Amino acid sequence: MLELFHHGSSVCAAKVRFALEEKQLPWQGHYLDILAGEQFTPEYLKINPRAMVPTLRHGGRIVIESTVICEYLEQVFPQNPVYPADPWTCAQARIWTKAVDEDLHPACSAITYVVSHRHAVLKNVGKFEDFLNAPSNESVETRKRKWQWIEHGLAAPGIEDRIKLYDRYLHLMNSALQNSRWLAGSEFSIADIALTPYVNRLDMLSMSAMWSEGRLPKVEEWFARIRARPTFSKSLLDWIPAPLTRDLAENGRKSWSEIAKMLQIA
Ligand SMILES: N[C@@H](CCC(=O)N[C@@H](CS)C(=O)NCC(=O)O)C(=O)O
Repeated sequence: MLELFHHGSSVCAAKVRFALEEKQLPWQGHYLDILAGEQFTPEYLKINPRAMVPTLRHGGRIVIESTVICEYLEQVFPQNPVYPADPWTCAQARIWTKAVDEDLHPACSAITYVVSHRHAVLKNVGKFEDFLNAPSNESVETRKRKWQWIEHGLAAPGIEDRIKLYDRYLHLMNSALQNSRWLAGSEFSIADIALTPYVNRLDMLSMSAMWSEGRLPKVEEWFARIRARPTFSKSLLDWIPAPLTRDLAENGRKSWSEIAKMLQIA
């Protein structure tokens, strides 16, 4: 039995759900509301001391880290492969998953916070001391930086760089897709699975103008192909609570003109 501890708003969990569905592996979910702090219960900390989702439990054994979980699934269940068989093509796919883990994920946290989550934190937590003292898996330094995101939104230090980094990755995707239908060659692969939650997050934040209307046509076509897959909705959209979907869309819409200015999108 494959069990996944996950949450609707988590891009990393969405990546693993997408891989599970593409590999047609049956799984059982344990839904943790990470926005309500359910990742900090003593029971969950025993299986994932980092207090993060996703976590996979397979036959009583634990695997953490979304990319590592996908690699594990591929090795244990080689049917319906999502990693390219050709070693060089597989290396290209892994460059994408590495970029997601190292660059895009931190950029995604930042944009999601400054555009949307900050409003909920300001309403529910209110002040820095309470934010700092709330259960967290982050260092004091990281908490302080996050509080700047919460307090100052798009004007917080370093935010513009992170948004530009996100945009750079969309451009890199557009270049890669000039020569092939999918990110790592002619076959759909883990590279597409890994990038999808991050493009979808921008879409949910009402920011598809970052690639649409001719700006990055290959990304637009790619995302349309991704959305047409029968696995897309049930992995990416159906798990997201309706109020969160609404907050992301509305808050994103309000921030768009400022982001468009940063990216010089007319
Ligand atoms: N590198 C980890 C990152 C996991 C991660 O950042 N998870 C977020 C959701 S996408 C989380 O659980 N956050 C909970 C929190 O910040 O308290 C992975 O790829 O699994």
